[in-house]
Amino acid sequence: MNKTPKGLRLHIGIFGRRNVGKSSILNALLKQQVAIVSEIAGTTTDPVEKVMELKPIGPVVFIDTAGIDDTGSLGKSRIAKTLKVVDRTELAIIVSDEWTEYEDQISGILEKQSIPFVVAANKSDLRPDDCLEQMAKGSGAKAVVTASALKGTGIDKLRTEVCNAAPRDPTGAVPMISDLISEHELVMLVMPIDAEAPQGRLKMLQVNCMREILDKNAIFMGIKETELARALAGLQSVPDLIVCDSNVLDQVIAAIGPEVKVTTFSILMSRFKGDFEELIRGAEAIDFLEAGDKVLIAEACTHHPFDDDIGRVQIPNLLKRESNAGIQVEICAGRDFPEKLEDYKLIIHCGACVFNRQEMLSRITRAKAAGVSITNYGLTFAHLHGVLERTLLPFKTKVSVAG
Ligand SMILES: Nc1nc2c(ncn2[C@@H]2O[C@H](COP(=O)(O)OP(=O)(O)OP(=O)(O)O)[C@@H](O)[C@H]2O)c(=O)[nH]1
Ligand code: SF4
Ligand SMILES: [Mg+2]
Repeated sequence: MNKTPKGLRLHIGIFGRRNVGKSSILNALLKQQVAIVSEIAGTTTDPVEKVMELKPIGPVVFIDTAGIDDTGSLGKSRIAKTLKVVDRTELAIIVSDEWTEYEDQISGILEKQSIPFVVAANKSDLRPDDCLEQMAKGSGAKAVVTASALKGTGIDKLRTEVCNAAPRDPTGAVPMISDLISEHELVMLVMPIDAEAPQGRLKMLQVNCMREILDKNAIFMGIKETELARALAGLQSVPDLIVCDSNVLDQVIAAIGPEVKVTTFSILMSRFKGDFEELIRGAEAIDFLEAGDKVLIAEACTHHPFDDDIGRVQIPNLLKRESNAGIQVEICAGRDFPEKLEDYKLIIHCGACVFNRQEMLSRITRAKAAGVSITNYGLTFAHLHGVLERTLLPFKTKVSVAG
């Protein structure tokens, strides 16, 4: 199960003041010494992630964080990093040994974002009364558990309450492809093995698609674009759906009739990880770019750029050619997403395969709040090639899309 990618695991954030025992609670829950514990306040400086199988929830990733009451300029940046973890948190544990304004602050932030949380009232071996538990009960917590990470008490109960509080359907998860096809239908997957293809394996999103197709009792045929004509000619009827990489979309569309449903892996990702309708609107905003407008290309990972990199080379070139030569393109990668989004007219995001849905939705919410349009690579490609409407047809009954 450790093979489950982080982006598909439930993200459980652990928050609290310095020295309250956050790392100790994580170690106790995991029954392993994964996080450094010490009596010096401020021991955990950067978020620490640990994946595990938490029964009965399944694959999760715990994120231990720096204290939210840190001080000084370095402390400020550590608090900022901790608050960024909230963006990808789907379930939280607040560890506390005394209810203070900081617990009010973090519980308020979680409540505002509808993130369920459990309070671990830690260091019970040192506390003379249940004052903390009483105050924590009024915080909106799903449960308050008296615990001592040092003595190992209350840890099983905490694990149970964390499982009980887990959202059944984290952030409105949607399938990747299974709702677009019916039993026994044939899906053709066109997967170029080019510089962007991982060495010796398929991309995780391609594998996910295959698994959903099998679960649906449907059929897939996986080919490279070079085999397209031969594969189509060998079929008795056209495939019920074709899914391809964005960079061969033109080629696929040229080889099939107008009746064949086609979309791209990246467009499937925009629905799987994000707010589909908002991202479609974002693609249409490309038409309104003017000279001087700034466009942000956002990559969720920090992969080494390829010669013909889709985000760094192909999309900027396409944008400048098709839209407006005077636009300025900036690139950000990994978790370095700019604080000030107002400077941009449009954000074009990658498929975000390494993010969970919550983190992508947080970015979309921030863009919306800043009045900035946001879309993704696949929708941009399709729009700039004049086939956006066509590639959205497979979803026609699922969302209200333009056209
Ligand atoms: N008595 C007692 N001490 C505890 C308990 N849990 C943790 N501690 C101690 O409290 C100190 C801080 O523990 P950590 O787990 O490092 O706390 P933290 O919240 O991760 O701290 P920072 O990373 O500095 O923010 C250590 O000396 C622990 O041994 C507990 O239940 N009882
Ligand atoms: S995170 Fe984004 S840029 Fe990185 S591999 Fe996944 S889709 Fe591509
Ligand atoms: Mg710590």
